[in-house]
Amino acid sequence: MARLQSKYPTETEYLQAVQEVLESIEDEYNRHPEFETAKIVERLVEPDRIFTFRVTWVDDNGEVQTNLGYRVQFNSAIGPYKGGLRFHSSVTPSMLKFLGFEQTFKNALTSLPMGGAKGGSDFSPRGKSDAEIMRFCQAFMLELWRCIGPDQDIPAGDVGVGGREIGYLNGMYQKLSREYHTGVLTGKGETWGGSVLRPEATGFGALYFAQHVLGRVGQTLEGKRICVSGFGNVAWGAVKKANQLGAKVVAISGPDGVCSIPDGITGEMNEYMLEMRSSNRDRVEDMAVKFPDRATFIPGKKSWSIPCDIALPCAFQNELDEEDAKTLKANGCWCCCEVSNMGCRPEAIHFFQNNGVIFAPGKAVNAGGVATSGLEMTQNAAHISWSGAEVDSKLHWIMQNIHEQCVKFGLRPDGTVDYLKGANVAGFMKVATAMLEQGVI
Ligand code: 2IT
Repeated sequence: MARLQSKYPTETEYLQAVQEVLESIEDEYNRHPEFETAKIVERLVEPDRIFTFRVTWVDDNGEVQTNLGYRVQFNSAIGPYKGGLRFHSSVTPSMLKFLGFEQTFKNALTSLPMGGAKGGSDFSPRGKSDAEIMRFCQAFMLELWRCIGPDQDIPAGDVGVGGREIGYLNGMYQKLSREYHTGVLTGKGETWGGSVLRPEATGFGALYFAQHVLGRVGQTLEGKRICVSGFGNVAWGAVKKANQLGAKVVAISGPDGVCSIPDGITGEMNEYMLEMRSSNRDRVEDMAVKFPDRATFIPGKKSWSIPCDIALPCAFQNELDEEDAKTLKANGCWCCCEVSNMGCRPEAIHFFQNNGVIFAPGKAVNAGGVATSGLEMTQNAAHISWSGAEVDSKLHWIMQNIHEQCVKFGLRPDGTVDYLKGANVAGFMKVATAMLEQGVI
């Protein structure tokens, strides 16, 4: 860590992600001198390669705009590079390195053959027109297409990249490459190679994981109050499944504040989240404007200020800090399943773990998204499409299996589970073993 800190002093998110994993795996690592001999950790913390490129496009006013684009191909030990693209004003190489690093272990946990990657741009979709989004996606793909391929690197969505953007990206990829297969992006539309349930999969998988976490302590989701953060694709899927399982979602949030929904979000409100997303306004207040009888907007506050049983961060890294953790606990929250990547600050995780709040990390909880991308790749490669029931049952099995891996490697002497350690050790062991067996390359 000291070496990485002096080498990359400004890359705070990346250092945070690496530190978390190294702390978790220390005991297990020390039981494997062969890992030390092969310098597995030293190799694993550095991405295989990073592509950086300029993306120039013309906005609706005819003005030329320039952004930066990236693809971080982190690790291919267990399969081709796989991971999302993030379009957000705050995107930096550090952010994409942390996400690619996390993705490597997450993908290993899914049990599917996928390596880790992440990419994106500092382009902000906020306030952009649909035509601007399209032109940006096309300009971005003008560079990216040389770096990707169905057996090399298969991008998907992340924050700021959903079905609409994947459509524009895929259209341009085909135009440039003159390859008309369906295998280079996941999260595609259902009529052109997309898997049924991929849009729902991250949120659905998170709730299936939460069911197992609760089941282990003799609880169910029925009647539980849940605070969700964000209102994007992940939050949408989580809310939908929470409602189906009889829980009550009492908060959603955005960069502008939180909507308190004391009687629980309805199906109609849940679907309105899709319109809020595609409007590019990036404001959760719109929910309270549309449904004033059910939702109250509180500016500047987070979801963690609303009393609940279960917290589901579904927005952005470091969105839940130690103060938030204390507020949640004081208001009765006893379980936090992180759905965003690295949604909780390390101090918040320590507070949860030292104060009897069950905590499960994003790389386990949200792995249903990329796992269903893996299922989409399988369907594309075989030129078939599975039914919703088939995909859902595979997703169920994958989430149960991830939960079992966490229990196996994270069981404490008192019978409780350290899900953070369990997920990190299980993911690390797979990647490290794959690297060891394939030699020094
Ligand atoms: O963080 C993630 O796992 C994603 N954004 C999904 C990646 C994917 O390839 O489906």
